Amino acid sequence: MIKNAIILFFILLSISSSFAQKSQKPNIILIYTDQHRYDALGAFGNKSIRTPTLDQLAASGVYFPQAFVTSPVCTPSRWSLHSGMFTTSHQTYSNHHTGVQPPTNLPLELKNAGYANALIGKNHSFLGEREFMLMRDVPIKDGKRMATEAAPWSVENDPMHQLTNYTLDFITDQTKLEQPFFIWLSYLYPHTPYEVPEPYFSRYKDTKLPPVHLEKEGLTAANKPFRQVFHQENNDRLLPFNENQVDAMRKTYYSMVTLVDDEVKRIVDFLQAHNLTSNTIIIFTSDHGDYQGDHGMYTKSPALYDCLVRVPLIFSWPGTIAANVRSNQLISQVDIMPTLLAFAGLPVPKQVQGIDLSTYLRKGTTQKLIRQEVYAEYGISGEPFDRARLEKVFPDYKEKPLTFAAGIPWEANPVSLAGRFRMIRTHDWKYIHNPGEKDELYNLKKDPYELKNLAGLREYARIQHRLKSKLTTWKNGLPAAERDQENLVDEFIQDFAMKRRKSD
Ligand SMILES: [Ca+2]
Repeated sequence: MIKNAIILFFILLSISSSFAQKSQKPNIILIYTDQHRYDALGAFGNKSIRTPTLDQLAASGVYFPQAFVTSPVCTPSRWSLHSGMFTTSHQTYSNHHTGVQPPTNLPLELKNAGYANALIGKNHSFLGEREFMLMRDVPIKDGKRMATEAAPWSVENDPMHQLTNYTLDFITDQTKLEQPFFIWLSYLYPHTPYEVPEPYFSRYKDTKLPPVHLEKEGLTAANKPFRQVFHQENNDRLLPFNENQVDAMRKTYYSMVTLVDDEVKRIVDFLQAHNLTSNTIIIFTSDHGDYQGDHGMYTKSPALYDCLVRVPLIFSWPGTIAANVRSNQLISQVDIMPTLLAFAGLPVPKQVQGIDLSTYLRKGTTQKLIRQEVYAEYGISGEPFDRARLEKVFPDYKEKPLTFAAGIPWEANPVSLAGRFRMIRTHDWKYIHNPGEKDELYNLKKDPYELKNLAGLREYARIQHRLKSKLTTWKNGLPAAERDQENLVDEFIQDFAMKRRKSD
């Protein structure tokens, strides 16, 4: 009898403490944009763009202007954020090559710990009903890739506005319950189609934008890898590059960012009005950047320039995370999963290759560099192309540009994607190892827009060697690195050729 009473006492104790733990866990809102480059943000120092809410969010917490994704396209990057692993290890090399399902991921860990999870917006990862109790997709509108006029719908009917509505409804429902919530609010903007309603469309009509950064003599003269030379030519055949078009595209892109900024304001205001600010972590980031005309190219792929792999990153949790910190630390998005799990009081799973930043974020200061360097990767394993191989495999490439859909520059063609390439970036230097192709080396202090490739020049041999050896050591230490020996290129060429014939 006494024994039973003691057991009952411990059962009751454990139930009450698990409730107490649950209610102490912070809510988490991961606000995500698609294709949002690091400098399209007022807080970065861009005086042309208007992002007052995001600037305020940055001031309310820790803002990292030097944050990097693991891959310059959607799926590999998103999967790295949620799994805490680099591309080599999760093996999702491109948007067209799906890898392995690691044992766990950020939303699943949170759900198992009692969180109510919602994915509101674009997925493009492997997450699904296992992870989320609510999934609301982006309401589809027929978009024009480069709209020359305002979108024919009101702000209230804009898909991003509707995603915010779904989010506010979900938070309202959750506040009636004991559970903490995790929301992945995944806006589609400023991704293509570049199209936005008024009053946003006209917002930048008379604004002078910062300059586009171009290799004046062309990519070949600048010693850039063939995959980039080809990609630019291929882009040009599909959508000829011209200054007026680029200016109009950039203004629409800025407008799309400003629209998202106003949507984030609705979230922040709602949390304040409902007294949820001190118990809710907001993270703002994106899955990769956008050329926006830099290097004479559109959208993304097949390179690892800062405009593609560097994104905004803000952590805000007033009262717990330090405020008003603009941190010059190099951060990788694989660091987000362990950091959020630590804030939720949860252990970090073994698969995670990132660093828990929670102690640093609480203090906002540290004597040392958290990371000496960051890494990114792209491409599928196999032989890269040169001009001779291109002419042999796709003899009609001039008359019939490589794309899945008519008239659209597309990141995933076999020539741009063939061969794995990897980046190591410190504060001052970037080196990209491109096996079977030209490497790249940039002096970021002197050449922040990466226009002059110094790889192979004798005066930089020592720094190139040092970075290459660090990059090789890092790569060889990653689980599944041996799969670089596979040839995925030939199969992709066949698959691509078949889809291309079908689209004719
Ligand atoms: Ca994307």
